[in-house]
Amino acid sequence: MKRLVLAAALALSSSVAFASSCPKHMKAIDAALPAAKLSAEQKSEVQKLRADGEKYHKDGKHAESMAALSKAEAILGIK
Ligand SMILES: [Cu+2]
Repeated sequence: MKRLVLAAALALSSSVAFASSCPKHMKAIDAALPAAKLSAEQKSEVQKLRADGEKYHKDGKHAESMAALSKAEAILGIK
C-alpha cells in the first residue's frame, strides 16, 4: 500500500517536472556544448536536436521536446 502511494506520488511529480524541465535541459546542453569534445558532425547533430527541442517546447509538445533534448544530452554525455 505504502509502495503504491509512493509510486503514484512519483508519477505525479515527474509528469509535472517533465513539462517544465525542457528549459533546464536546453541550458544544460548550452552549457556543455562549448567544452564538449565532439566531432563536427556530432556537434551539428546536438545543435539540431537542441533547436528541435526548443521548437517542440514552444509548441507545447514537451514529450517530443524531451526526446530530442535527451538525445542531444546523450551525445554530450550528460546524464
Ligand atoms: Cu517543454
